[in-house]
Amino acid sequence: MSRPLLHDYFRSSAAYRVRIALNLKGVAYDRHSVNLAEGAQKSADYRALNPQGFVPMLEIDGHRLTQSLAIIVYLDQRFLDPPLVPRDPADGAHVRALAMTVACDIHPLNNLRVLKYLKGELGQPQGAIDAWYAHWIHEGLTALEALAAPRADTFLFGDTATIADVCLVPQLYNARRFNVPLDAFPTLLRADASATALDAVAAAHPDRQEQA
Ligand SMILES: N[C@@H](CCC(=O)N[C@@H](CS)C(=O)NCC(=O)O)C(=O)O
Repeated sequence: MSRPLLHDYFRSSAAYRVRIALNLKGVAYDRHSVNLAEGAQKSADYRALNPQGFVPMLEIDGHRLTQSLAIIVYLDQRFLDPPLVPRDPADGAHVRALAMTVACDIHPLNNLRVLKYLKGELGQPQGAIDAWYAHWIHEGLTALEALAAPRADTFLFGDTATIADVCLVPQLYNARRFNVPLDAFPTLLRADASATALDAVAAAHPDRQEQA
């Protein structure tokens, strides 16, 4: 297999998920930084590769994969160990639901293009945008805490990292960056601490990437 190429940006939390998954699977990869702050994701060259104009995008096995959850599931099926989605169908559905609570119900409301639209086209002041950001994180994490707690152990589900933790860690990184209080989420904080103690997860942190 030639080395996969990950198109990402150091601060992109969706790309951060994929870096964690690649590292947990022990897959070495090259990285191409798409500078979101400078709008490189909108360039014709990048859109020719990914018409959606988002990171992450992973070139692997002759494929060009988009959407972080689809990429992570591909990696999970392609590299079996360690499993990121439990093989039991009900457990797998539970863990995917936790991951989707973050990836489908929190993150899209707070991503860069949404915040830019609030500020630009809708003329909202920064205070309102910060309140928007914190509101959707707080509401989403409240639900995630309740969903996860009954079946959590050291991680969000059981005692190994799953796709749920892969999504949780970048979301809490975002929350901390914007000073969203997290004290009400003990299960999430415990899983985050367990995950970030793993070398594979720590190595995916934005501060450890080339920040182009
Ligand atoms: N659902 C997508 C979301 C990807 C996404 O929102 N990426 C952000 C960075 S975290 C992005 O590229 N934003 C560019 C923009 O908003 O212009 C996924 O999970 O991969």
